[in-house]
Amino acid sequence: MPTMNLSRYLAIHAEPSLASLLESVARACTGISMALGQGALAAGVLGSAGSENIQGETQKNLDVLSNQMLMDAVTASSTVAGMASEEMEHIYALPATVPQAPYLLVFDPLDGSSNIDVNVSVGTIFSVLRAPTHAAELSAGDFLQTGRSQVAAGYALYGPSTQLVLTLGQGVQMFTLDRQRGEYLLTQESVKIPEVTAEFAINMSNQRFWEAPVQLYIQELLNGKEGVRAKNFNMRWIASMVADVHRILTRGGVFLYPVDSKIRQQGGKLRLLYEANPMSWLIEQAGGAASTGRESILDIMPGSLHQRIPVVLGAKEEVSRVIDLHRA
Ligand code: P6P
Repeated sequence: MPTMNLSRYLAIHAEPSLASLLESVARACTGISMALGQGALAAGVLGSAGSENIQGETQKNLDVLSNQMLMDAVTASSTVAGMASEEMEHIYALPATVPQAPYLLVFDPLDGSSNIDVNVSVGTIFSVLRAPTHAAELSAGDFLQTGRSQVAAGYALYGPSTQLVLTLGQGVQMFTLDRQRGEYLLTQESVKIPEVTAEFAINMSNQRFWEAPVQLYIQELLNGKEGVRAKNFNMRWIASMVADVHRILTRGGVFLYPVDSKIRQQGGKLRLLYEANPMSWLIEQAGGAASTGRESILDIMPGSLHQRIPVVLGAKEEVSRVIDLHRA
């Protein structure tokens, strides 16, 4: 039985406020995991909340519940000056009663929530940024930092087991929730994804809308052994980014959500601040690569809180191939 738990790991590797912040996120994720586990048995857990978020997406009851659980837990930690969430149009600035809290938290409280009603894995994605040192009132502009500015990033995956996957910039660690003891135990250290893979993840139903470089890349994979890649590829698409990324961190692969003609106006599907950036940092910390196809995701200076971008991340060899095709 692993002996290192999240609290001890953070006490060793994170400064006290960051450790306290991440422990509060973990506690909220445990609560979300328990609510998910109840499923239809808990009134008001499944189904829609009858509202839409800023993305124009129908909010599930659990979207709203998960968002509130994270807000409450992190507020109680007194470690953040403000928060931003996929589920909230505007930032939430904490009252200035606490001394200048050092961090900002951005998160997607329940990514892939359309999978909840069919009992498929979903997750929570989070990213920690430094709070501004200025005395002025916190604004959305204070959150617009590149992915390379992240202090910590991670996700909780609510699958057969609940796992917390985290990077502080010192590699990627995986923790598994011990439900009896109510704590996260370190179950994998220094995660590294294979540079070479034979598995890709993309929503093929969008194929006719993709730009030419993505069309070419995917066709190369589909051509298999008879094509230029001279090997067969397998495909997976869970439609839950956390689950697809976890598979890639665990056994390799490449994940693509490219821009296409249907969503060109909005710049892509996935959000930069609280989906692409944390996942891209995790992938790079595990030895992979993350790009829009044209530039490194972590170098992008966000223009708005809910900005969307194209995402290609995973095995270095595959991401490089996609980049080359965009340059051709
Ligand atoms: P599609 C979930 O809504 C999400 O944001 C990601 O978790 C997932 O990878 C993607 O969208 C799925 O999109 O178009 O396949 O439903």
